[in-house]
Amino acid sequence: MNQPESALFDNAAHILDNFQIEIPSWGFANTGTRFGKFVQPAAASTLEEKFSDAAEVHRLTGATPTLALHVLWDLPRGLADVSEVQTLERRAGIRSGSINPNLFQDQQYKYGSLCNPSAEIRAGALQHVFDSIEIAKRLHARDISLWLADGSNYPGTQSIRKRIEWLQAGLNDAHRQLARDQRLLVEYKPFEPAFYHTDIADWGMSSQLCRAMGPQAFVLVDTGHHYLSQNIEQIVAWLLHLDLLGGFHFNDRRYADDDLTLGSIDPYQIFRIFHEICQHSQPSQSQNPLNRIAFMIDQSHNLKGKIEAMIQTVVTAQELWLKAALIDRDQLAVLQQSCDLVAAEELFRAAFWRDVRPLVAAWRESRRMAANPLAALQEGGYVERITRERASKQSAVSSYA
Ligand code: PSV
Ligand code: MN
Repeated sequence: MNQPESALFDNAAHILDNFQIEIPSWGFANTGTRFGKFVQPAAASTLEEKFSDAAEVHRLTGATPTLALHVLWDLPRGLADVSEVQTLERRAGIRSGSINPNLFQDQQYKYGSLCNPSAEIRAGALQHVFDSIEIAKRLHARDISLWLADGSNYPGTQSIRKRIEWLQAGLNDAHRQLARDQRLLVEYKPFEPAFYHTDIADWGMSSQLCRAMGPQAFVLVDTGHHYLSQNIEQIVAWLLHLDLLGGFHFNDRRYADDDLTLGSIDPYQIFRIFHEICQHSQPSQSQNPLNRIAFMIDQSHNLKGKIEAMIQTVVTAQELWLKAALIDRDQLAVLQQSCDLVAAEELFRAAFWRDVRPLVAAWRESRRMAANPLAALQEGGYVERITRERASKQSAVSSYA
């Protein structure tokens, strides 16, 4: 390597060493659509298997040390399951990541959870959030990641205003339960499962709820939770400006919340989002330690192999992050200031089109990983082994994610 090449490698290696993305436990389990479930022989059906699959992804990519947990799916007995999770963490060398309360699958949530007209059901939902916060404390997990399926399907059938008040009151109570180093991340979604109104439909509503709650509440952006053609990187820029960006659920989509592999439809969009973040994270900017942006994947694949899909996703995230991180932002700022539009756009586009795969492969080898994680997975025999071991256990029972 000559001097510039070795400086570029060192810079890239530093960027990749510091890039981490959380993977979801539900991405390894059997899931489906509302029309049917296609059971995969290698899918994980126990939390132990999910931790084991997560460890395999981390071993091959070096970027996924934490696993997001969904409380009722992964800790069906709540706090009573914490010690088992701690054992699995130690065994797999993977830490628990964000804790996701489940406020949507039980029958009482038919008309909502924290926004339900019944005070009793709202109280039960809030208790589940409190329990989730306690689980997170015991597991030393910083983030409680809240998504509500609340909403309504028919105009005039619910008081939108009352539901706002109930929601804010519940969230305020939840915020008061947080330890000083914990955060509540509030996810928004414009539709599904509700199809007339959802109670937290967009980033404005989520931001307002967080602002009113207090300094430990932040917005979670799920890239699949926007209307088509919405400019997500602009939302990200605004949330950064407001110091309200808590993290992401990354996935790709063609139509709605499709859970497609990151970058499989629109890699340029993820690059543009990453650019906004890289631009913001210059050392002079916000130093609030609670405001480290959590990168998480929220995908579950019904047709592709789950571990393969997760590796494809993480590798794509690493490549797109590196492309965005390597943008010459000083030069871009000069071109933006002088409104040299073509030169600015060409600089930006060139960064996107740059082939960073050789750099990422060299970084992997320098860190004792295989240059090609997907090929290494195929050659390593892990999927064959779990397919043999798990095939007989599979049933059609699954969660929807
Ligand atoms: C809802 O679509 C969502 O994005 C939320 O993050 C849930 O926690 C996740 O999917 C799994 O259902
Ligand atoms: Mn999500």
